[in-house]
Amino acid sequence: MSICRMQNRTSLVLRHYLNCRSNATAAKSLVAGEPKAPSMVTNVPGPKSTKLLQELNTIQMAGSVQLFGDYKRSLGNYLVDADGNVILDLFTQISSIPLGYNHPTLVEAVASPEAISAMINRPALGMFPGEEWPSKLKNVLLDVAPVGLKQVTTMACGSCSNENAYKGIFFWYRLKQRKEQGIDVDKIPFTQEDMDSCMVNQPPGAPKLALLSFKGAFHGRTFGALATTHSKPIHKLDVPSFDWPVASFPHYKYPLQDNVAENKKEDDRCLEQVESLIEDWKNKNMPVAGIVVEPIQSEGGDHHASPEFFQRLQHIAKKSGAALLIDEVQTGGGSTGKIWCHEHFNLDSPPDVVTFSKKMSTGGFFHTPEMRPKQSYRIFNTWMGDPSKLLVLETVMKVIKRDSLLQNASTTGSMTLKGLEELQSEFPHLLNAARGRGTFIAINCPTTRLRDDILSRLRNKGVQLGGCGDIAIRMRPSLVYQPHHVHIFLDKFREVLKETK
Ligand code: PSZ
Repeated sequence: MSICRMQNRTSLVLRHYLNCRSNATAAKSLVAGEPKAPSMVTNVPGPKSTKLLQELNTIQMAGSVQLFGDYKRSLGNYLVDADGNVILDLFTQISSIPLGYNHPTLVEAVASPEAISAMINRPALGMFPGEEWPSKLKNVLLDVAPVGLKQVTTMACGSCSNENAYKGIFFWYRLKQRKEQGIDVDKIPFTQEDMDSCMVNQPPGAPKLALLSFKGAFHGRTFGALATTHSKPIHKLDVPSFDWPVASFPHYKYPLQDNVAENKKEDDRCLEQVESLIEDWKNKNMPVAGIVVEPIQSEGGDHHASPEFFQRLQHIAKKSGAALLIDEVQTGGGSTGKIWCHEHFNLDSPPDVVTFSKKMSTGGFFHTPEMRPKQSYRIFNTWMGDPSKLLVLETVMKVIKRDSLLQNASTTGSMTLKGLEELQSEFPHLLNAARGRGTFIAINCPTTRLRDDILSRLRNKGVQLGGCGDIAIRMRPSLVYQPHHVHIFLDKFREVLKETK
């Protein structure tokens, strides 16, 4: 098909959405033409989703599938499923859809010849990037880079962003060690022994070095990333792993203002563990080269830690000569009210590495100049990201600015949290520990069974949320979640709680 015909087809889709826009009834909605409320025709999964699930199951283990989407018909905050149910989606594909479904400005942007070319001519970015690539990186990614981190490498997903960032930390650490040993690294970057031993996975070429991570953390499922993931056994069972230290992550008591001293003690306990594990691994001759941490521990149950915890963690990292990697795969992209959650922490200096994916459309990591490998071709794979995703991100960032969506996340988030605090005082036997930053919000149930039951009944009333950890309900709405959606959500939630025996 010629590009011209493709454009004609694309413009049909575009016209459909622009029509929706002019027919808009919910004038205040950030996504024109969005449904006014959920509407359910079946329980979820309905008959069509169930049939599709059976079909998919003959091809692969599809036991984790909850429903099948009709993504052509979904719009804004509303996911339409294969059975025609219109669901208020406050989980957004595990926190990864920044502007909801079929946002008109995005539909328009991907109809451009530039976007079509990016979609069908995917380069191997490490070797043959398009001529526009350096300026795209500068104008899109570096424009929103965390302060002080002006180097960036793109990748395809969150796990591989962490995986490659970890390698960068090890390269940096070994270089530092060689310099400390007085080796002229410009003359002899690696010895023959290094090169021979790395080929059979032995030291000194494959050195004994560790990364410290936290209990309950999630950093991905690929081999290296999985060694730092500790949220559920099912992720890790039967996979060989590294002997790396794992420290406790704070579990606070809520409400925060009534538990200041106790939560401070919790910070102390966890940070003392970090320090003593670093010492233990040093004594094992496997020094800790880096500390890997989520700004809000998400998969593990939405555990928050104070800015002071992160400031002190960074001091410990610096004192021990380890790099600090902040994994913003789930928290990055605006839902906390800032593009990067760690901006809330007032760190003394930038973290060494920040990884991203999900809402950022492309995966990748920002890092300090010191973290840049001294040789090319060390952080590399075929695609190294995807330029078409950077085009999506470019438009997402424009809409975030144009529609003040960071401010929207802060105000809509506070409203939601206030509503959840009211619900937990009304139903203290069902809910506790409401917490959040922006719309990155969670609340606990007394048991896993009750949590899962509430989630499923809420979905049958047309609101999709997620679970995390053993007992938490989490919200991960898109950035176009607004006050009128908050009311719908809280009303449905109250109905479900009232019906809970
Ligand atoms: O079950 C899973 O595999 C899930 S459920 C949610 C995620 C993964 N999140 C992915 C994630 C993350 O939340 C953080 C903080 N770091 C890394 C990752 C891995 O990203 P992906 O899934 O893109 O590889």
